[in-house]
Amino acid sequence: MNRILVTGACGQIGSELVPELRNKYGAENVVASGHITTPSEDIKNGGPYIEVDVTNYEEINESIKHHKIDTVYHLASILSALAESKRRIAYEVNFTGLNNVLESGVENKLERVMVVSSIGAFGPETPGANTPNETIQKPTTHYGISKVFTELLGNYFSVKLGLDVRGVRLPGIISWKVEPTAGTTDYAVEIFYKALQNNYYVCPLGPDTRLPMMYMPDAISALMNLADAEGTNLKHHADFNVNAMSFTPKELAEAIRSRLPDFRIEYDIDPLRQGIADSWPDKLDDTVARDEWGWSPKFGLDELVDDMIKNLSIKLNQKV
Ligand code: AKB
Repeated sequence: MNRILVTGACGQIGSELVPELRNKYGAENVVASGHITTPSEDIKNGGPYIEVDVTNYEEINESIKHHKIDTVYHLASILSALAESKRRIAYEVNFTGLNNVLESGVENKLERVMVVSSIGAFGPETPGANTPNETIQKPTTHYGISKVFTELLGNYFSVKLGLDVRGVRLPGIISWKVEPTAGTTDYAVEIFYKALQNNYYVCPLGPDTRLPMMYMPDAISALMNLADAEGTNLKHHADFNVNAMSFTPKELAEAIRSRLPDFRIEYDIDPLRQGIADSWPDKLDDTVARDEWGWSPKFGLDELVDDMIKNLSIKLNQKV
């Protein structure tokens, strides 16, 4: 891995992955790319930044050639809640965009392509309590179908075409630098902003909706450690369960209230997001990832809440 391209670099994960990759491989060797979202100063000025529309094969292919890329982290994606109403653009980004990156990967003989699947790749028929790596999937969302496509197409390109495609099924990601948009798990970030700014949050999911979640540093480690894993140890390719913690809005609110005693939460359920959340598992069994490449998360709920409040209160200039 000498020359890396990150698609979707301006999003929630890209904004934190790019600086980590630049630290590790040298700023000049990590090309951040975005399309619609405005890049932060850090992404734009901390190393090469280019505009790339992943739905356009020529654009992505020319960028890979021109910058002599050998590894792509393909993060560009339309998340679950938005994909339900913006199906056409979601299809272009989540299906065509992925196919373009993989086809260009073959054409340019890339060393590795990292892709991102999600708990969204599961559905209401999936056993939800400790979801095995191999199980019924059958998602009922447009986004979830695109994530099953990501896994299966990634596995196909690995096995049939010799392109080294690797990926994890990420849960809801919590972070303080860039807010997520358009997802179902976004409440778990928004709640911290509202707790610090207003002491009050109206949650779009019901109090007992349990979902798998992960703090951003663990998500970055999951992607970078899988990318670095010895290929001969991997039996899976683009479909590793990774788990860190699971909680409900009520449990998260209690953890925040124990640090910010005036915090109050109310619930005004958004049927779209609630329906999606209800179709997703509570917790994933990540034994396969632990066994094949040593996956192990560092952050639990208490560490996450402490770190979020510490960093966000500085960012928002709020005294706690
Ligand atoms: C979403 O809510 O859409 C994402 C995800 C779990 O994939 N955060």
